[in-house]
Amino acid sequence: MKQPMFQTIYPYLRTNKKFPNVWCPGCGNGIVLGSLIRAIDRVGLSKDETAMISGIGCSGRLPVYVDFNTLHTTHGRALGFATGLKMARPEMKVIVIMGDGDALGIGGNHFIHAARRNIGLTVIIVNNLIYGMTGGQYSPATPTDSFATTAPYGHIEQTFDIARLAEAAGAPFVARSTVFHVFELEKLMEKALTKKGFAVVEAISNCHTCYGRQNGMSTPVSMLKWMRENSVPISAKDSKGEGKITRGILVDRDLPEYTELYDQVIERARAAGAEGLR
Ligand SMILES: Cc1ncc(C[n+]2csc(CCOP(=O)(O)OP(=O)(O)O)c2C)c(N)n1
Ligand code: SF4
Repeated sequence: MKQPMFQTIYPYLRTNKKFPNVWCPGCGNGIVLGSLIRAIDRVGLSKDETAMISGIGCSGRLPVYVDFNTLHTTHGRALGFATGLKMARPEMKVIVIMGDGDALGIGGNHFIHAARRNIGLTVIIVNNLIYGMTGGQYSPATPTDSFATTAPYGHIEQTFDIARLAEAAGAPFVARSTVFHVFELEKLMEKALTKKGFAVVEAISNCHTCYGRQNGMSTPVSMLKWMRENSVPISAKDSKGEGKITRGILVDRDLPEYTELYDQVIERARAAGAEGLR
């Protein structure tokens, strides 16, 4: 018999230490966390072999609440810490959680180069379209023409398409869904967890407090409806997806993974050293 959702999630939470959480009621971060835990549970990863790393932001609090090996690091630098850990312990499953500002603003350079290297990390970008924790400044993912505390008369910049950026930088797996499409989201996370290399899942999430309130969607429900109405599965893109967010697996290809290539470099260096000693 299938377990009720909370029975799956509960054993993974640091209930005795870190709760209640800091999130606004109805924040999408809780849905992302639930999806991720269920995906990890289905893949069957043990707590000891799993590490979760984040920067700073509301989404950056995710690892704080779960009982894995966790690092809550500095804003924009989660991928730097994660790269170090993966190089030292390549056998570990290293999951990186970043906000859109964290991943693409201050951390944008780390993001493109980690994707280019194709280092084996599972990367979850919680794209709530705004800087949530600091009060609603626009991020590189904020839609053009929307409103933010730093764009009270309308946002004039173009928006990064996170998935296309990840693909162009070299990521072998890129997927996207929303916190409205919760079961789809966790299936994509499950796939990303089993993919070798730099596997990115963009989870479009609701910050009704900072983004929604400034853009006519001040409740979680109104933002979830917006996600339902403004996204289409990748398969429907041509017929009814004009101008909408595409969901599903957007890139899936096999490329050499960095820590495996690095092992080969170590072997070559050892062989050259042994040759030199003869
Ligand atoms: C080096 C540095 N610069 C700026 C900040 C302030 N700061 C904290 S969180 C944040 C933005 C958070 O937005 P995002 O990464 O999108 O995550 P969210 O809170 O929306 O989940 C900023 C600018 C900081 N903590 N450290
Ligand atoms: S400010 Fe936004 S992202 Fe942060 S907890 Fe509240 S709803 Fe969530």
